[in-house]
Amino acid sequence: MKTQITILLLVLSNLPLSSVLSADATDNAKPPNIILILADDFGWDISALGQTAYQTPEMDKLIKGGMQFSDFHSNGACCTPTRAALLTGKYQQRTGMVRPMNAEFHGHAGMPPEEVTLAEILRRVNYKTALFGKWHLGEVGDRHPLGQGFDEFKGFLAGNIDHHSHVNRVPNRDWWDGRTLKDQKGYSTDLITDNTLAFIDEHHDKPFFIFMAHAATHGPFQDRESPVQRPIGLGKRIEEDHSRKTQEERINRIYPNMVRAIDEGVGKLVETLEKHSISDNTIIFFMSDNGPVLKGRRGRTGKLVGNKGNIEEGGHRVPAFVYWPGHIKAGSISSSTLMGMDLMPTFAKLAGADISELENIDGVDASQVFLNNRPIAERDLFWSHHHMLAIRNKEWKLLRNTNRELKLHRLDEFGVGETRDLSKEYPEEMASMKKRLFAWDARIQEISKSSQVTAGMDKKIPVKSEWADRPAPGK
Ligand SMILES: [Ca+2]
Repeated sequence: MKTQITILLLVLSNLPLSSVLSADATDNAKPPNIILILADDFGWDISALGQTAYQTPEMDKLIKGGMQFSDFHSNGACCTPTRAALLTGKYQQRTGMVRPMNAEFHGHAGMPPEEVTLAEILRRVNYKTALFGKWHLGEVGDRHPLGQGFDEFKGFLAGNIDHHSHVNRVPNRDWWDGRTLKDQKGYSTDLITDNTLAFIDEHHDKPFFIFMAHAATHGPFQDRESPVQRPIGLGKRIEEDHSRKTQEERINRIYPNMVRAIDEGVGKLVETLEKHSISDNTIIFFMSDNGPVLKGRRGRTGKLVGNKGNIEEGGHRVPAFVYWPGHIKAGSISSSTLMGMDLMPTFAKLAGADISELENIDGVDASQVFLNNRPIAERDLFWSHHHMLAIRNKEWKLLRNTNRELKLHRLDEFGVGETRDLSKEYPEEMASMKKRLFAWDARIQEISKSSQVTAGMDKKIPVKSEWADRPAPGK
């Protein structure tokens, strides 16, 4: 009946068939599969997005065949906060996950099981759910991925691992199948891709959600050929070599190879979806979890100021695109200001899942941005990291930087403009944004204080290396 009404309206309104069908796609069609690819500390390193030193042909194809976001932001300036917001649809401060979990002393902590994740939401509407790769939101009890809505988990729990030995910084072995420590031999990026492909081969006939969370391009900086940096069985942590020679090698060879491995995985992913004829019913969304480390040395930030760990644009304005053939217009660009926390309500909507009973969802449903490139309603967006604070509304951004100075910036469409402070020239804008920023901060700090206690993030309890009492190999 609904389709008939739609077609009638269509005839009356003279709208092109495709626009109405896509706008209505969520009502009648089989729910789309969702694959969320989260790269780690990944810069603006895609050749279709302006990187010219090497090519990323597979991601380029998806950008040309889908929608690119020119103003997309991670919630956090580092790993854990971004992931908490992405999965819950809330500002991370509500979940207690305001700073990176440290493998060396946060083993007891994690995002509280009471938080409702995107995986839990999608499982309620019969999606099969899987996480392949990095979690970084807790490991004990139901803070573990299997306690947060994922049917399957293969990957690691800490913030980073050696890409070959899969040893974390404690150091401990950190590659799991569910709750069982079970190593898979291989390079992390390839394993994450292969596990994803195997899952699709098995579950292609039912709706699925895959959170494909790469370890790359986070350090240690290793490509497929690099030697192991954290050998199995070594009881002490190994610091990375930061000599000039290794830095040059990183820029010229290793980092590009890490990016290429992700890109090749994207190519295999599309091939597998096409093999099962589910490409046009599968949404692939790609983003980075924060800006790259050390501007100019590894990842690329172009003309953006800042990098990972701060909240200038280079810290959180990240490359992002979505690909869904037949539903999202090929070659489109959205300039809507979107944030990681918007993906939970967006995917819930596209999957036909009702989240109206959930409280304090800060993200908004951006499905109409995806489907029809409709702009998002005007809103204030906020970032906080340590004592840095920022508010953004349209082109305006007020930032309290690392030196606790307040700077008002007017950004161009590419996020450039943070070198000039306009607070003296625009005193009214400055006063209004300052008021809104500090009102939000006061409110969220109050919430954050108690939520960090619930998450256990207020305590540091040393985690013992499983090899601490043993002599290092070869000794
Ligand atoms: Ca990261």
